[in-house]
Amino acid sequence: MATVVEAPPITPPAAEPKGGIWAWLTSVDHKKIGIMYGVAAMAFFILGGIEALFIRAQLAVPDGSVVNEDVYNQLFTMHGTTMVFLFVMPIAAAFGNYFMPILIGARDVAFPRLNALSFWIFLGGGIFISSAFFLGGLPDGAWVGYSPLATQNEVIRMDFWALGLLILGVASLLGAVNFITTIFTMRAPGMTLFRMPVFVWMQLVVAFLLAFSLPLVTVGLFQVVFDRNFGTLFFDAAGGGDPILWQHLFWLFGHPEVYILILPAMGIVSEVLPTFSRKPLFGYQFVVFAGAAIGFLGFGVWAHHMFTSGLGPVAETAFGIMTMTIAVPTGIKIFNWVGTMWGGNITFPTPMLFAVGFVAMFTIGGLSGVTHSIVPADTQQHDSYYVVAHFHYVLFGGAVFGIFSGIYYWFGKVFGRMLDERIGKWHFWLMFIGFNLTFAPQHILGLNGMPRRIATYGDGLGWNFWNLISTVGAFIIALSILVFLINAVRSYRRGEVAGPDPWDGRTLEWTTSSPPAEYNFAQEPTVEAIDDFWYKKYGEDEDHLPVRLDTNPLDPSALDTDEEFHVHLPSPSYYPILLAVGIVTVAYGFLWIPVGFAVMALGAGIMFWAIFGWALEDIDHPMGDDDHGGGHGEPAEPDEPETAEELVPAGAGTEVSE
Ligand code: HEM
Ligand SMILES: [Cu+2]
Repeated sequence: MATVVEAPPITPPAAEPKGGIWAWLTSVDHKKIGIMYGVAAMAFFILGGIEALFIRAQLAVPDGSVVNEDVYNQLFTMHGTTMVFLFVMPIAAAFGNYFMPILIGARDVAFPRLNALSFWIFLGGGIFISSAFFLGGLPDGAWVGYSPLATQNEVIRMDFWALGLLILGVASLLGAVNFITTIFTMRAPGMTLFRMPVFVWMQLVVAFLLAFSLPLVTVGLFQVVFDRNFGTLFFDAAGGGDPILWQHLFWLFGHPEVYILILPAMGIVSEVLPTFSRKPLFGYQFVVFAGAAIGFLGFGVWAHHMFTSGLGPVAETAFGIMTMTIAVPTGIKIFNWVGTMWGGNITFPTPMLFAVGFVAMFTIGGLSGVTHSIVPADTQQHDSYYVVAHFHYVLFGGAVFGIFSGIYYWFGKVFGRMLDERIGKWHFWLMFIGFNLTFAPQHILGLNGMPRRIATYGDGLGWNFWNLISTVGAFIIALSILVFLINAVRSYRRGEVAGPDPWDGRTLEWTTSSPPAEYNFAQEPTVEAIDDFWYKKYGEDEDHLPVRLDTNPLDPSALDTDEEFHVHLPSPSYYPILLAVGIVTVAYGFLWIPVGFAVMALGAGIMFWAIFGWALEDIDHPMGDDDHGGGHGEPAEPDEPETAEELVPAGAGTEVSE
């Protein structure tokens, strides 16, 4: 029995996903690409989590023997590499791809095929690195790839790491170019820069951080590949090279990288907190400028990772001061988030729990970060579990809590059904308790002298109790992830129908159906304010409290039906995935040169075919077939509603039915 949902009638019926696997393989729709990034990133999160569980199982007791040293080195190297490059970065791209165009009132990104290419290259790069498991062993030189360990060990493992990061870098750089172009050129009428949601601003800052930091590590990675394969001596001290040079190149990228990881979560939280405080974001401009300042200053602190590399007191002091400076814009954000909740009419559904959890846990991580900026103190803390605790409070307590806040906030919009709130609360509290049990004790272990990256430790060092607690905590985190997966699968199938605006939201995505139609908006929205949708629903009484207006901003009559309804949507194409396959094939061939030259030639051939096919692709007859979508002459066009009524068949509720 279909349930008719009282959805605002202006939103066109949701597009039924067309076609099967081929539709996804050739899709250039930012929403489909967003979903694919999300699913792939979650798969890698589980992989990185399993690696973390093995690490914690090994360290649960002294003289652990779950794995040997060689396997342990592979575990933490891949855990770090996977979590950073294959989970947090791509899931930020998932949210960005799905919501950035909708939040600025656009129908897609500027370069849809390039967008698809970014995704397939990312996935290819992730599979390439992970496949090392079956081809000689996983990378084992730590996620930072310090020389000489990374450049002088004979086994092939760190070639997978260096080439894999080079491939992933291409995906991120193409994505950054796409986002910068889209945000500056495709905003809806009236969507001025300072009316853009903070989520979009943070995606923009991240895109610039990627554009400026990736080239630095890319140069270094090529030098690693050359040192490993062609006998150059860039990082070989005995050969006149300098291993410290690698550290500079890596952290010149690596520190901006940590902001590339956290700013998207900050953007998500800046959308969630106002929605559930029923108040606008406190100090919108300050939050935006603080984000940009963090991005900018983030390029001036890299050597705080090298306070024990012998840089000398002058450099260390300078980088110490710069690092303290960056705490200022970070603090501004935290106070503005608290200011947003202050005096608000707050409710705590799961997305809000994770958002508040983010603010609290990230603040703890930020404070231990400030202790690292004090050079003499950091000399004690460096390479100890105090550092491991610090970056997990900012990367897990920060980024991961922010990510789950976004997942619970937007799941209904993307899939049409809401995640279950009761299970969601179980997820949150298990994760919150598990997380603090895992990483809070690591501060103590570190200050008690426990170094990181050791596979075992002896009895009688005073590290037994807290290591056991930390391991119990890690398994509680794993349980919370299992609870989340059950919630996601169950809700995707038979969760509560979302409708267009389940949270009484403030921004443009809540004006579309859930999920949105292929073309996002029946008619390009016109924006008149920050939180435009909110102010079209609510006025303010004399006490500045919101008063629901009796005009329904989603009323079909608001739609100018005289306007010619022609939406040009980008056509599917298989050249992006083909080009990605070519690039990864070349990389595999390179691993086994000279025998691999044939495979490299094959890869180059596929790339050649894809590039010319793409360049010569006839957008009227994409993929060479002539009955695609709109038939002859016109690129694919969705079914064209003629009148407002047609736009919203009476059964508006046909979005998703029980
Ligand atoms: C799921 C729960 C997690 C647990 C239990 C966990 C546990 C650990 C432990 C114990 C280490 C230190 C290994 C050592 O030094 O020997 C470690 C390293 C690391 N973790 Fe996690 N972690 C988790 C999630 C994450 C997340 C979400 C991120 C990032 C977003 C992350 C990033 C890293 C990085 C970059 C390293 C350093 C790896 C290296 O030294 O090369 N971890 N993790
Ligand atoms: Cu740093």
